[in-house]
Amino acid sequence: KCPFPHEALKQSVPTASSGTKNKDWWPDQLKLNILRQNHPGSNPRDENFIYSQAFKTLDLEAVKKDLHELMTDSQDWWPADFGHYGGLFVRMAWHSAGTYRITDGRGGAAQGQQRFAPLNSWPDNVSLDKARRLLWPIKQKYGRKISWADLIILAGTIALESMGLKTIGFAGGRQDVWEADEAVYWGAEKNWLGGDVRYKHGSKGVSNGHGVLVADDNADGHIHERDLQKPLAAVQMGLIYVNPEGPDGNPDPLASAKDIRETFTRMALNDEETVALIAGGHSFGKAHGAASAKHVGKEPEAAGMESQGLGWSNSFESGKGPHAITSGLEVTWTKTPTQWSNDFFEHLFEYEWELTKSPAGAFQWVAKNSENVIPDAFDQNKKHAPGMLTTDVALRSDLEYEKISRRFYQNPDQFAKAFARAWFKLTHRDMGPRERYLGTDIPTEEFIWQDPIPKIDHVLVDDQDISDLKLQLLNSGLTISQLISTAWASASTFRGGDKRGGANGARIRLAPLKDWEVNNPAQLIHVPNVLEGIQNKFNSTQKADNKKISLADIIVLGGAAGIEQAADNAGLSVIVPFRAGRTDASQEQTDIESFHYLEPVADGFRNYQRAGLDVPSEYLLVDKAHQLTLSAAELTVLVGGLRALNVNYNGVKHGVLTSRPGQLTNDFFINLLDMAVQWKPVGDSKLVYEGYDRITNEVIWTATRADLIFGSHAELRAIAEVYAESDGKEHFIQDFVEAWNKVMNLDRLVE
Ligand code: HEB
Repeated sequence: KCPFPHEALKQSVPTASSGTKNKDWWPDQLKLNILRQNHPGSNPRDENFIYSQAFKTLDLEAVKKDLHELMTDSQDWWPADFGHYGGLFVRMAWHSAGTYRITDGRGGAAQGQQRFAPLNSWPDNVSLDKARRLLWPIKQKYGRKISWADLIILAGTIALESMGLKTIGFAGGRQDVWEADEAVYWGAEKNWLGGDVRYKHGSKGVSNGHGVLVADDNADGHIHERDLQKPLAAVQMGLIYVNPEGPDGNPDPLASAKDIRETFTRMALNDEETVALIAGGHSFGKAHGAASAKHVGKEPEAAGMESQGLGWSNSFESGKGPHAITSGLEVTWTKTPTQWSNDFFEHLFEYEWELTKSPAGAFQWVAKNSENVIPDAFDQNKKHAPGMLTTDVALRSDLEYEKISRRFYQNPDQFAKAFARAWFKLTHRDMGPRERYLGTDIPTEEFIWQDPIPKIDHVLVDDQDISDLKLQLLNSGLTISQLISTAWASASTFRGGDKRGGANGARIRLAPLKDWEVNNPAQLIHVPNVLEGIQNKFNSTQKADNKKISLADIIVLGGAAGIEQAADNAGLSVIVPFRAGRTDASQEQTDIESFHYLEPVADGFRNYQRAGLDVPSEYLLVDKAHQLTLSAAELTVLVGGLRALNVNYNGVKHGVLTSRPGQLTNDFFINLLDMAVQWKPVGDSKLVYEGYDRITNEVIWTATRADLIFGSHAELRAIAEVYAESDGKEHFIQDFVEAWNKVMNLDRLVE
C-alpha cells in the first residue's frame, strides 16, 4: 500500500445541489414544490410550441407503419422473444397507463412519466428501459410531432394490432413533461417491495410527510382485514398492481384475487374489464426469470454513468434473450405468444395447475400432465409446458372472475371485444374530455367514463346579454356569497391529473355532486333553481336567432357578477372576464359511481374538512391547490379573497378576518399579519385557533390551519405580505380575479 496520504489531500468542493437541505432538517415541513412543477423554464421546447398543433402535422400512418416494422426488427443488444417485440411493448404501455388511480386522478400515461424516477426504476418495470430504447429511433425520426407519452401508448396498441387483435382505436394528445412528477403519492415505504406496509388496520386517515395527503374514506371504524391505503393502486411500492406470486409472495390464488379486485377497482376497472385485460395481456409474450436475481445489477437511477440510463445489467451468461431476467418468473402462457388466441382460457380451464418454482426461485404454476406444447422464445427445438402466475390462476379460483372467464372461454368474440374496449379505456382514461383527443383513429363511440358533455347547439350570448344577465343575477335574491360559492363549488371539482370535473356540464345540480357534504345540500338546493329560472327566462325570449345560455355558464357568470359587486362594495371597480360556451350534461351522461371519487374530503378554500380526518388541513389545502393546477401565489390570493368574500362552508366564520365580510378586500392578509393579535389553539386537536387582542385579551378572530398556514409557513407568509402591503390592494384584486378566472376555465382545455 502506498504510504502517501492521497485520500487526505483530496479536496472536497461544495456544490450547489449537495449538502443537507431543508427537507433533511425538517422532513415534515409543508412543501410547496408540487405547486412549482413544470415551470416554463424547464421546457426545452420553444415557448410557442403547442403539442396539439404539432401532432396535427404528424403522418400517423407512417408512424404506425414504422412501428409495425419495429416489432420484428430484432436488435442484437436486446433480441426479441419469438422474433417479435409485441409482448414487451404491450407490457410497456400497460405499465405506463397502469399507474393511474381514480381516487385522485393522478398517475397514468399522460405525461410520459415512465421516463423518469421513480417509475423508470420500479422493480416492476424491469426491461422496459430496453423497450423505450428500442423506440428511440422512431421518436427521433418524428421528433416534436409525437410525444413519448403518446408513442408509448401507440406502440402498445400497434403491437396488439400486429399480433392480430383488432383494437378500437388510438387518440393522441398526451403532452410530455420534462421532470419527475413530485405530486403522486406512491406510498410511504422506504424499501422496494418491502413488507406489507400499504395495508393498515382500521386507521382513519393517512399522511405521508411528502406534502401530498390522502384520506381514507373506508374510515367506517370497522377493522378491515386487508385494507389497502388510499389512493394506492398497487399493493407494494415498485409494483404496478399486485404481486404476481400472490399477496406478499404467498401463492394463494384466492387471496390474490382479492388484491386484484381492490387494485383494479382503484384504476376504475370492473371485474369484466379486469379479467379481459389480464387474460388478454397474458395471451402474449412471456415472463423472464432465467436465473437467480443475484445476477441483476442496479436499476437505472442507481446504475453507473456508463450505463447511460439503462439499468438491471444481467451477468447471467449473455444477459439477454434466453438469459433475460425481468420478473424472475419464467412462464409462457400460450402456444402462439405473438398471435392473439383463446389459449389463455383454454389452458386455464383444461389443465389443473400445480405450484412450482421458476429457475430464479419464484412461485409460479405449471400445467399438470401436459405435453410440452409451448414454444421456446429462441430455440425452435425446445418446447415447454403451459405456465401461469398466481394472479392468472386467480381468474379461475375467484367465483366472480371464474364466471366471466368461462364466458370468455366459450365466446372468444366477446373476449376479444371486451379486451379491445378495456384496453382503450385503460390507455385513455386519464386524458380528460374527448375534445382533447387527436388523430384519425379516434373511436366514434362515446363512453360514459369520458364524462360526456353535449356539443354547443346554440348561438352564444353577446356583451349586452352578459351585462343584462349579471344584473338579473344580482337581483335574484341570492346573496353575493351564494353566487360566488356556487360558482366555486361547480368549477373547483376539476382535477389536473385526469382532467375530470370542472364547471362545464353543470353537474353540480346532478347526483352525486348535489348531495356532497362540501356543497351543503340543504343550502345549495334552491340556488340552481333560481339560476335555472333566470336561464329559462332568457332562453325563452331569445328564440329567433337561437341564442341561448347554459346553466353551466349562468353558474360561472353568477360568480363573476358576485365578485364585481363585492369589489364595488369595497370601493373598487373590476371586470371579471367571462367566456360563454359551456353546456349542460344530463344525469344519464354522469357516471354516479365514478363521480363519487371527485368528492373532496376537504376544501380549504371554503374552510371545509370532513370530520375525523387524520391529516393536517394545510396539507389537504396544498393537495387541492395542486389538483387545481395553482401556483403558491394563486393559492394564497384565492384563499385570502374567498375568506373576505365570506363563502366558507356552512357560513363558519373561521378565517373571515374582516369587519366587512362580503366585500372583496385584502383584509385577510392585513389582519393575519397584524402583530396586535396573538393566536392560540383551541383544545388539543389543533384544528381551530383563536386570535386574541394582545391588549384587551379578547377573542377577536377564529381560524383553522388552512388560514394560519399563510402566517406560519415562511414562504406562504412572504406571499401574504405582498398582498398586505400598503400598496398591495390593487395588485391583490387583479391577482384574485386572474386566479379566479383560471379556476373557472380549468376544464376548457381545447382552444
Ligand atoms: Fe402482465 C408479462 C404480471 C396484468 C400484459 N406480467 C408479465 C410478467 C409478470 C406479469 C410478472 C413477466 C414480466 C417479465 O418479463 O418477466 N401482469 C402481471 C400481473 C398482473 C398483470 C401481476 C395483474 C394481475 N399484464 C397484465 C395486464 C396486461 C399485461 C392487464 C395487459 C393488458 N404482461 C403483459 C404482457 C407480458 C406480461 C404483454 C409479456 C411481456 C413480454 O413478453 O416481454
